[in-house]
Amino acid sequence: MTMERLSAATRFANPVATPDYDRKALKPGILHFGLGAFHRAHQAVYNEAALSQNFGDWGIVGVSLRSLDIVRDLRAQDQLYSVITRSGAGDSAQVVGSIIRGISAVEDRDELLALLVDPAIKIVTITVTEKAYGLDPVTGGLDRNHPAVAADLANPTAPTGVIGYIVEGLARRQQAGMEPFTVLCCDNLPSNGRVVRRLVLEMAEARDPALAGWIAEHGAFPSSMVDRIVPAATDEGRARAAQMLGAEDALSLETEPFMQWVIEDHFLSDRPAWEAAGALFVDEVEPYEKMKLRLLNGAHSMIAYLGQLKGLEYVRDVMAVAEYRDLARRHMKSAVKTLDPVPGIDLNRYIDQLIERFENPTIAHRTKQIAMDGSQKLPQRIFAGTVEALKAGDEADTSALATALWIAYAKRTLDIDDPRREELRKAAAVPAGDDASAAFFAVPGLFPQALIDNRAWRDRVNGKLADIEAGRI
Ligand code: CS2
Repeated sequence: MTMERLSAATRFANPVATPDYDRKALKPGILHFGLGAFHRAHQAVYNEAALSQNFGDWGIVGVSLRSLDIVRDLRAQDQLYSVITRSGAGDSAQVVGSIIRGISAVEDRDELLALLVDPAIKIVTITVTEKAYGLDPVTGGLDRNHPAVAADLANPTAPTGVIGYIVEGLARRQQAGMEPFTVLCCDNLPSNGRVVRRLVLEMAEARDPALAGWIAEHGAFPSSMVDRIVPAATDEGRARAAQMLGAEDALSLETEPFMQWVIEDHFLSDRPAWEAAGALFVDEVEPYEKMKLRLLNGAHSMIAYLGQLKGLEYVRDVMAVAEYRDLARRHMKSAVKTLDPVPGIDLNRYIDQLIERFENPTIAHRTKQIAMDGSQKLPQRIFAGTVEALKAGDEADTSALATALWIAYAKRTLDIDDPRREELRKAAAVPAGDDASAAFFAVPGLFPQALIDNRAWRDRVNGKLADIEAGRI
C-alpha cells in the first residue's frame, strides 16, 4: 500500500507537533541560502518556535544553490517537512511550517534576484558549508580561483555563488536607494560574520569601490554560533518518519534534542524572536564559537578519522570503545585550556554533555560524513587551538594525534572527499621519509606558520603517525 504524501491536509495518527499559527499570514522576511538538513533542523525550528509563540509573520524563503530535489519535494508537500528528534528517552515528531517556499538558484534565478531587492526581505541567512564561500586559506580573503568566485567576478550581475548573490543583491539595493539586508552567517567558521563581510567587501570592491564603501558603512554581518547534530538523511530515517507520521516525507530528517544558537545582536531591522526557542543574543559571539569549534567540532573530527581508520561507521560506535571515548575527552580537556571563560557556560559540564551527545545511541552520524572536507575544518577545529596551547607551554599531544589521524586517513583514502583533494593526494603520495608529515605541512595555507616552525610538535605528529601505522593506536 502506498502511503499518502505529507501535506497540509495530513491527519496524523500519532502525536505530532504541527504549526499552530496561521501559516497563510506568514510573509517572506528571511531569505536563506542552503536548504540542507542542518538549516531545516536548526534555524527553521527556531523560527517555528518564534512563530508559534505569536511573534510576528517572519516566513523563510529557502534557496537551494544546487539541488532541485529539495525544492520540488517542498512544493509537493505544501512546503512542509518533519524533524524527528531522537534520544534514549524516545522519539518525537514535529512538522515544521516556517519555510514558506523553496526556490532553486538554477531554475528560479530571476525570482531569487527579485527577492534580494524586495524590501520585505530584511535578513539573509546562510548555511552552505565551509567550502562554498571561496575563502583563500593563505590570505583569509577571497579566493579568486574558486569556481563560483571566479564566475561571479567575471559576470557579477548573473551570480552563481552565495557571495556573488549577496553582492548583487546589495548592489541592486544601493541603486534603488534602499537599506541593505542583514547578512547572518550560520556556518562553522570562526568569526563567521567578519569573514563573510570581508569576502563581500572584496567582491564588491572588484566591481565598484563605491559599492564596497556603501556596504562597509551601512551593512551588518553579525556572527553566530550554531549547534545541533544533524546527520545526513537516510532511507531508514525516512521510513521511521513515515511510521510516526502515517505519511511519506521525502524531506524528513533526524536530530538530537540539543540545539544552540548564539547570535551577535547587530541587526539593521527588527528580527524574529528566536529567543523563544532559547537563542541567545550577545555582544560577542567569538567565545562561544571558539568553544564549539575547538571542543565539539575538534573532538568530532578526531572521532571521525579514528572511526574511518578503525572501520567504525558511526560516531556512537567510536564512543562505545572506552579507549577512544577517553581520547575524545582528553582532547577536549586539553583544548578547553585554550579558551577564555564563556559567559553563562560551565565548560566542564559542556564537555560532559558533549560526551553524552556523541554517545546518543539513536543518532546514526556517519564518521565518513564528518571526515569530509578536512582541509576546510581542521584549521579552526584543531590547529588554531594548538598554536595557543603550545604558546602556553602545553605539549598539545592530543592535537598532534588528531592531526596524525587525519594525515593517515588522507594517505589511506584514494577518493578523499575534500575541495583540496588534488593537493592532498599529492602530499599523500610523497614517500614517508624521516619527516613523514612534511608534504602535508607544505600545503599552502593549511597549517599556521607557528606550527610549521615548531619542530618538536611536528616530530610529535610524526611519532603519532608511526604509532597509527604500526597499529599501536
Ligand atoms: C560536524 C558538524 O560534519 C561535521 O564536520 O562536526 O556538522 C557538527 O555535527 C555540527 O557542527 C554540530 O553542531
